[in-house]
Amino acid sequence: MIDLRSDTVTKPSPAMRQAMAVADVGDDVFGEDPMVNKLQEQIAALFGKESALFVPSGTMGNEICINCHTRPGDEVICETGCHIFNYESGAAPFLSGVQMRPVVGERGVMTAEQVEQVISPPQDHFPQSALITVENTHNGAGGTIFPLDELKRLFELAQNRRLKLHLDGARIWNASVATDTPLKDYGHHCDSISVCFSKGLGAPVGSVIAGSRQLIAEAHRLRKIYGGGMRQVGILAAGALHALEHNLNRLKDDHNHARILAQALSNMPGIEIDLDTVQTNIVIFDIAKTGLNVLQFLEQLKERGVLVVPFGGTRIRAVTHLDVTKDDVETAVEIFKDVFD
Ligand code: TLP
Repeated sequence: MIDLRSDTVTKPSPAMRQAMAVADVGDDVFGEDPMVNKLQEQIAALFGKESALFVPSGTMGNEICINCHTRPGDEVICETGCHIFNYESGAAPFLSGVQMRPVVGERGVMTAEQVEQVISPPQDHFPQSALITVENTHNGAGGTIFPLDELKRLFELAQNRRLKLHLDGARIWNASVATDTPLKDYGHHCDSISVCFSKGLGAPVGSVIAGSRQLIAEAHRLRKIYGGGMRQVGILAAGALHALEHNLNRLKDDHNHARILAQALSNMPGIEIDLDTVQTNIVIFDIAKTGLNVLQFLEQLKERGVLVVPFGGTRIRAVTHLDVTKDDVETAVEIFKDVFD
């Protein structure tokens, strides 16, 4: 089966499993897990932040940061298609009592001018704007890259208006590799960042949040409240460390594979795809004009050995990752052609 549903589906390689099997561990709730400590230090250094914290998932990372930066009743400004607003089961209002204020960006990118317009005045009638969130790469827009210059402008705006900026960097690795941008450049232009090892980097579990020492101390308390304090979790951190060392630069392959797939899809009758959105490892296309029903289409693909996911209405998402080879992509293209004929 060629599984293009997500880059979350990768399985740890034998070498990664070996690194995990021999990992030295300790009780991380006591802060005594050497692998977790090493990973946290490494991520803090990579992003130029004072401190970092291992968390079980990207969702928990984002939600802890939102809670750290806000008070109940505050408003969080985000891009309308972002993961925090759409795919975290309403966690931000549920867990932090905040209201989301979505801004419609272009291909996932909202500008500082757009955000400035929705920052509320300091009056009691209005929910107080406390936080801006940015997603890079932007999943819902098709893995698009949030330009560093715009991030800088947004961070400057946030600082001038006394708001915080959180970066959902679940796929920041893809953005960094695609644009040759040092990870520190992202870290320097946000108050907190959440990064995932269980996506393009191919580790089975785990995310890390990074920020100031004070933020991470508060995040540590919240992680316990959310049930994310884990014990001999160095087994997982070892997988993440292995992923960082071995799987970062190869993300270029995934980007090339996504391009091959997108290009081929754009030549198939009835398929609508904005090739400008295919900047990293995600391909989103619309099958409305093929006349095919989405569920039947997914079933026909599955019968022939390809898995993808529905992504709202008649849109479909395919994601390339380290368990998908160039040959797999070429086979998938033939299968798509077969189904659309
Ligand atoms: N994304 C998943 C699904 O939840 C949609 C996927 O298959 O792409 N931020 C971004 C930008 C994400 O894409 C995701 C996961 C998360 C956060 C949450 O990470 P996890 O799944 O570890 O909670």
